[in-house]
Amino acid sequence: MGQTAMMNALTRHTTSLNGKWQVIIDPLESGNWKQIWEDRKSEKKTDFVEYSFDGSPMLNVPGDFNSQMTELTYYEGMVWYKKTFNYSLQPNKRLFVYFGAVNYTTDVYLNGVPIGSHEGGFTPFQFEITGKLKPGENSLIVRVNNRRHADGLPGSGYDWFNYGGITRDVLLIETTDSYIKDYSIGLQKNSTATITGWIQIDGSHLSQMIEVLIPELNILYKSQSNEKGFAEIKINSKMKLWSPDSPKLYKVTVQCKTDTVTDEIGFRQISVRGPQILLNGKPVFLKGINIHEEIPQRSSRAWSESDALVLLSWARELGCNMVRLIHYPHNENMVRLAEKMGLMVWEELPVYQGIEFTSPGMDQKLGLMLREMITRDRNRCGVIIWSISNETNPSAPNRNEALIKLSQQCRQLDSTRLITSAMSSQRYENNTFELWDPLYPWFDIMAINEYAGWYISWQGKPKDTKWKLIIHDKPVFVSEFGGEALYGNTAGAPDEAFSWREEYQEQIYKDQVEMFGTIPNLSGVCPWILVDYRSPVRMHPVYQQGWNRKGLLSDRGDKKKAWFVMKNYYEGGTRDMEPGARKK
Ligand code: GCB
Repeated sequence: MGQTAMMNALTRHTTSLNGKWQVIIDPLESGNWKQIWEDRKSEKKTDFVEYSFDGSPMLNVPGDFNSQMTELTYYEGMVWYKKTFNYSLQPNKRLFVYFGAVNYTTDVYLNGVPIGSHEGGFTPFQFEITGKLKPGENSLIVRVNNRRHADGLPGSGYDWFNYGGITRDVLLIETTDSYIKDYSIGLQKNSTATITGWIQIDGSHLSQMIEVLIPELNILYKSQSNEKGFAEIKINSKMKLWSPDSPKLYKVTVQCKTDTVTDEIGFRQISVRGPQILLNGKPVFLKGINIHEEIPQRSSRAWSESDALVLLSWARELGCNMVRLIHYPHNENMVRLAEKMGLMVWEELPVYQGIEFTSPGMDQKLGLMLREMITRDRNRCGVIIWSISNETNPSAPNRNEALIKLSQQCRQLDSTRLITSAMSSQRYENNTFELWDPLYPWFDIMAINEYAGWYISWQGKPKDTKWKLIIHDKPVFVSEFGGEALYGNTAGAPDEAFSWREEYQEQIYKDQVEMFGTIPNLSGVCPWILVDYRSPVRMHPVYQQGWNRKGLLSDRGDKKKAWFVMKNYYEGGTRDMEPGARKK
């Protein structure tokens, strides 16, 4: 098994293994696995070895394989990757091979020997390879398989593109013998003047003096770690709080005799009080946008800081103060840049629609993925919400038990953020929405995905919509709404194109904005979706062509008419409907 990756991997002492990797594409899952991972070569004439990394095609890492070779466009299956490297490790140092994410299953071999496996396409993991290196050239072989599984996370059906391969950074990370593996530093719940957290050392020298330095706040805090390498921290200090208007981050150094790690950390308080969401104690309306981890210009998985800048700049331009990064944890660049830009983040597990909650081992899989997500991002003050699922079916066996347990685990791992799930279980009859899901009591926010005007018709005037809520004093958040339009398909188009027109989508947005004024406890909204994205289930040959066209932007970044309705709403121009002007 892989280990959960160390905190703040990207700023450690790293050697990148990114770049060109040799690959063997293995659609029938050849059966000669051992020969491949041992990279066996033929020794005599009659020795037939019918594969070879030498002379094989190359793929870029990070990068999904589907977008790099036409033959792999719709490929879901096995690909073997190989990279060689030289490394000389000094005594008393340790070496890890770190993967930012690989979709979906990974098996790793170093110099012909298996070193571990991982399941899950969107979270980081690492293997220690201290003592496993050879002098001279070392060979790292990675078997990746993005075949969908009914008992996977996500399961076998989803409305996005199943980009496979080594989609994020691969790094060698060198540490000292006893290194600071993990730490948690943030404001204590319900306080704006006390920093609490802990530090965890891993190695043979566990009990040490530990220091936390925040020079700008004149903080030098000292503590002693116990025999398990664990130290708690508690520091009283005044500081400038992080918020969208002022996304202040402080340089923080954590050090002990054997290691030093530096991070940028902000401090903010997020909570709910009755029907309101409070940021730093003040009510905040979440002006959100849904974003997939896809960069439409390349039709591929997004992974770099520049990809993140493109996507998040659009969110900013729309007037957002929050992004819902759906439907799986996005790469760390995305989360870190959002925080720097003052965008609050909703982060989500790939527990999407048809999950097999009763399949053996599902409990552990859910728990592990949750831990991997929180472990990576618990020091990101920009992250305000953990979403543990999207549109699971209330009547699926064991669904309620599994998600209640997951929500409890989530709260145990992190009690300082809000917990929710996006639901589509509501009833809509007689122009009345009824939010009844039995999971709502376990969450801090009642989130609802609704597609009035698209998948269901309005049953009355949007401004006359009525609401019945299972809980009366919790924030309500519209986590999805919208409809499709092909950019440029406007008023003059033939009649059968009507429902794919920009005007049709624009009208949905106008109606939704009117309807928002009727929602009790509304604490934010989040259109589906920022930009058109690839989804093979969207098969209309003229209007979709394998793209979900619900974007406010086309796949080339052109603004559709609905964009302006939303921007106007967020920037306060829609009279009576603007968040600040809504009656309580
Ligand atoms: C949803 C899902 C989202 C879909 C969207 C749609 O409810 O949560 O993943 O892609 O609807 O376009 O239908």
